Amino acid sequence: MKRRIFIERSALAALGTSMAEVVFAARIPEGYLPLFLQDQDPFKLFGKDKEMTVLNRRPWNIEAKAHLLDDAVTPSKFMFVRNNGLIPQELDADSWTLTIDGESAQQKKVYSLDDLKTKFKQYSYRLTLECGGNGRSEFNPPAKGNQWTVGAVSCAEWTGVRLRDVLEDCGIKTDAVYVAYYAADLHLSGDQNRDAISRGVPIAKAMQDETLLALKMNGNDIPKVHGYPLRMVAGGWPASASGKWVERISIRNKVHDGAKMTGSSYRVPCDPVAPGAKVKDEDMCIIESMPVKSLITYPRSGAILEDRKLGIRGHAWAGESEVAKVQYSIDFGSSWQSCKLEKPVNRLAWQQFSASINFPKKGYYEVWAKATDDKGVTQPMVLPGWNPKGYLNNACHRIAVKVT
Ligand SMILES: Nc1nc2c(c(=O)[nH]1)N[C@H]1C(S)=C(S)[C@@H](COP(=O)(O)O)O[C@H]1N2
Ligand SMILES: [Mo]
Repeated sequence: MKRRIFIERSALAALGTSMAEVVFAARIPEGYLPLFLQDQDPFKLFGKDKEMTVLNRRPWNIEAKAHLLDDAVTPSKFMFVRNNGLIPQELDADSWTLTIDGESAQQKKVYSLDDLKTKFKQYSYRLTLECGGNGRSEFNPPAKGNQWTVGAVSCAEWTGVRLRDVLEDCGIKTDAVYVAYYAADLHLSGDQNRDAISRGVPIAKAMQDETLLALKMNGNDIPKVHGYPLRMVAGGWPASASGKWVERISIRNKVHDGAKMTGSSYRVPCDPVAPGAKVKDEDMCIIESMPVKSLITYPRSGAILEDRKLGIRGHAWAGESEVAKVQYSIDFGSSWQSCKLEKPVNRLAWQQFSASINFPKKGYYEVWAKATDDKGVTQPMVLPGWNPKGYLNNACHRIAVKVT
């Protein structure tokens, strides 16, 4: 049996086919994965660690587990993957161009990647990117979409030019409102005329020092799946604002209306609603800065300890704000102790926390962590405001340990 599958699979691999060759691509039922794609090993394909969790294969969506995110700078192998469409097949950096246009651009300009590298100063920042849907799996009634648990967050070091410098090189009209990206990935339907996603940020966010057009990630070429050869990176905001495979940036004179900007995409009710409520599109507001949150990355949940002493560590982040304190509890939130908290290496980078716990006796414990930002806003202990698409779950992270 096994052998037969193997033979069939290698026969499929021998087809060497790609989505572009699927004649009736537009007729593939939603959620159906063509046989030639069922064969792909995502871990090899994207250089991901075997412990990563594949949530969806078409489009590819892969998340980390908390303990895999222990590094201050997330290596590519532990970085979550969130795709709305199909990864572009041809990515040629030499012929790649970036067009800047839009109603509020004083002129349209086209840059090669070489232009970006040679005409503008390069900057590096560590930037926290969290999917707006991270934590979705906990909402009830459940929300459709990838059932992210805790691992759709990363903080890599991005290097490139400031988006602002490029926009200013073209000239920004005074009526500019939004800066939108258009990218090279293909809509799931295979329709060339539809964007998989085209989002952006208000002009003020686009003009921040840390908002980049990145050419490198962690000192190397950006991995294909993460946006090679050019990516917009807007840290601290839902990562959907950070367009991968960017070909065009439009300076808009109105709030951008591209794919996944409108309706209920990346939006939450402007005012809280009861769980399960139906919310009209006009009552949904675009998510901007992400809320305060933290993640315990060591030890992994389920650890069995031989010692009553335990060092814990993790990261905390707070969108546009800085994290001011992180606390932990070992008694289900009855009492809280403070953790040691590092300053961010730069704005919009997650911050490391650590603490040394002394458990009073043998037995089962939960360690809960809770961060507070510099405006005094704290993570909720229970699920925050239910919303139709299951965004912005920043409830405190918990791990289970047993002292033996
Ligand atoms: N072109 C393009 N950019 C994109 C996406 C996409 O599907 N296509 N997904 C967005 C979403 S929803 C998220 S959460 C992040 C994920 O980035 P990553 O896959 O590099 O972790 O990319 C964003 N940028
Ligand atoms: Mo996302």
